[in-house]
Amino acid sequence: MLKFPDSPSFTGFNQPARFEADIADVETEGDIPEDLDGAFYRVQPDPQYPPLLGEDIAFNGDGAVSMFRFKGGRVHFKHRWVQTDKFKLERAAGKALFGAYRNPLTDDPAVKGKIRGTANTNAFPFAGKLFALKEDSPPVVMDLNTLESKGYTDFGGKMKSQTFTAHPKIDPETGEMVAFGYAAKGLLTKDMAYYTLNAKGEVTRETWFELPYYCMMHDFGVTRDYAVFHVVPSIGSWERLEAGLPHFGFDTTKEVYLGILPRDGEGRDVRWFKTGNCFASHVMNAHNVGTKIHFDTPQAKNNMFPFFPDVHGAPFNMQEAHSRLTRWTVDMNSNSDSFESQTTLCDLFGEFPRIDDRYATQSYRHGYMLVMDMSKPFEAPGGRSGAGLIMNTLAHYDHATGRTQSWWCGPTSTLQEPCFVPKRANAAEGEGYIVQVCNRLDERVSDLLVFDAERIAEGPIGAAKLGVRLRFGLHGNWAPGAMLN
Ligand code: V55
Ligand code: FE
Repeated sequence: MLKFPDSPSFTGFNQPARFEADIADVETEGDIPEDLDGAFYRVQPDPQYPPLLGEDIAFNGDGAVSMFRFKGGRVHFKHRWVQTDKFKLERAAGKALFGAYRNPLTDDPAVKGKIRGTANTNAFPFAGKLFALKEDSPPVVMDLNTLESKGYTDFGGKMKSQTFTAHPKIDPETGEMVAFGYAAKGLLTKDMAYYTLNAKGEVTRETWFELPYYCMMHDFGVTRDYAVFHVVPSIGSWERLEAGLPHFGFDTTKEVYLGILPRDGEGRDVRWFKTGNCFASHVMNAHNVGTKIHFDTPQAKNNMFPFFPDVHGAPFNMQEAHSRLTRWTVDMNSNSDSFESQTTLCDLFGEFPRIDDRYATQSYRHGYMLVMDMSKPFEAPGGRSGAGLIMNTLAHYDHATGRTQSWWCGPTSTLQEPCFVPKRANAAEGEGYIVQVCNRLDERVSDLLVFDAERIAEGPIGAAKLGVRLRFGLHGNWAPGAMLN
């Protein structure tokens, strides 16, 4: 008998999906623009087998990638597991062999030393390939057209780090990828490896430095001249793993650091700025004006991950987990290690920030987020994200005017991360579409919504109705038709 736990993480809309599928010509409604040519990729954690330890957190599920291919007003859907080493070992055994999230001490001895990655955090097209990413392991390469997995890559031996971030950035001016790995010399190490890769996908720079303390380095910022690393105290240790505690726990007594590395610099050039304790995970964008560096992130007063609890035992505080888009500014010309400013930009409780990626690393105007609008009714018990949130609203934030536009998805649905698609290669910033998965919690199906990015408040202009259920996903990206068959 194969049985998943009877718990909220594995039942209802969270029931493991565990399918692979092809749907040619998905049923659509409204307007799927004829000029929308390309593919939207996104990834969801989806446990292949019931957890070895009886329970598990959403972040530990096996990655499964969806591809929505848009062409000529039609949408074609493809969905495949990422064939990680873990996935293949467990498939061969017919059961889970790997234990808790980032705790190899809990694994079946049969898999000692194997790469534990799940490739469940980002699906990232680059250099003619699709990269399935998890921050604790190297990238898995997939075929952009077929989603066939090709296994882990170390970029021809050029990447010495054991890990690669799930949030690399592309510099739109140079086409290069800027990335890093943390715990780069092994689990729980403070070692960071910084990478640049040229547009062909070749590693052009690797340099090393150490963090002030080991923590979850989930995302970072890249400006034209600098890489920006926010060190926020979701911390981990061997003591925690030996005690069977979750890998990460939040420490409200630790300072937050912002590390600045000139993009053409060496690890020893990193300069650290400091601020008081707070929580921040994703980065909307960063840019520099001369030596002044602006870094935009949804910041909360306290921990946003209930499943990585307070290290001193404080109960999870939902009020203090409300994140608001905040601008952190530091000046490389200053003699102080303090921030110049830390300013709330937008009052909405938002996360999963995105932009028109053609403006990554640059001064920009348009930002998009998932918003948790607590003033709205919610009539679908169990429909919360892995962090307990109800992401019920898509919002646009205009940095030029400070105004917001938003669209609420109704009381029985929630939304997944938005992705911006320009209408044309030379379209103005923000002139494009938003694509995003909508969880229809009552019907247990998923729709892919399409918005005019300049008219979000009017609601979706079209939708592709899968008729089947995807699970809660993390991140996704668009590949233009020219990259595809
Ligand atoms: C995040 C997600 C992860 C993870 C670490 O903030 C951080 C998101 C889906 O896995 O391993
Ligand atoms: Fe992320």
